[in-house]
Order: sequence, then structure tokens, then C-alpha cells
Amino acid sequence: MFTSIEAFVQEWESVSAGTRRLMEALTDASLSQSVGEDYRTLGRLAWHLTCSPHEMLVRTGLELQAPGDEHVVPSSAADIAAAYARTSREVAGAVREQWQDAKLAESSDMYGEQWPNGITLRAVIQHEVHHRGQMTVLMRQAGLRVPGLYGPSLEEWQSMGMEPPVV
Ligand code: NI
Repeated sequence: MFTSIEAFVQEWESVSAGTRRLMEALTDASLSQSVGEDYRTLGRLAWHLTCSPHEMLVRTGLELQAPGDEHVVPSSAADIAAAYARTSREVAGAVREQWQDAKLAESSDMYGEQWPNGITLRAVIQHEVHHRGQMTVLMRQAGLRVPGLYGPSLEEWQSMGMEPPVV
């Protein structure tokens, strides 16, 4: 749970910089990649991550612009990346401008439960990290180069002329 606005913004900026790198590596053709029929496509996951901060945070009373209709996945990877970049900046700005630290201890109705706002901010980050892990698998299946998030990716080890560590 976050108890400080600055601690959230700092972590959010670091996490969303990584997610932006993933979004920017997507191509239009890769958006239809999925692990199988009836599973979310790469495009749908990317758009879900773009729409989720707004979907979750407006429940706390925070004022944010919706990036678009979550049910209508854009066909352009560049459009999704641009919308994600806009949303990630807006989230940091809205939390900084509209809230003080004390607001993080207040609770809001989240899906029928009362969550302290500092927990909701944590959930926004964890939800994003969860789905972007799914995205990296689909990106590999689509033949895309995967950017490293918590260390070099396989392709980055190779481009440094190094063997990836195998544990
Ligand atoms: Ni989700």
C-alpha cells in the first residue's frame, strides 16, 4: 500500500517507462497474436493495459480522461502506444494534482469492496506488471524483439555478445 504520493509517482514512472517500451515494440500484424482461440490477443491485452488505470482510478473519484472504449481495440499499434503514453502521464499528473498523502488512507468502493486508495494504486501497478508479462510471451510468439524489463532480455544479452545466464 502506498502512503506517499511521491513514492507512487516514482514507481509508476519507472514501471510505465518499461510498459511504454513494450508498447513501442508492437507491430500492427502482431496485435492478433494469441496463445489459442478464445484467448485475449496481444492487441487486446495492450489495450486492456491502456484502459485499466482509468477504469480503476475513476472509482476512487480521481478525474482522468478515458483513452477510448475498452471493447474496441485499435488496429494500429502506434495508436495504442500513443494512448498508453498519454494515459501514463495523465495518471501521474492527476494523482499529484488532485490528491494529498492523506487521501491514500481513505477508502473507495472498488467492485463492491472498500479499498484504501493507496492499495488501489498498488493494484494498478501489479495488474499492469501481471499483464505485461503475458504480453512478452505473445510478443515472442509473434516474432517480435522483446525489450528487457527487469534486466536484459535474451535478445539484449545476445546483442551484447554475451550468453544469457541459465539458472
Ligand atoms: Ni486485467
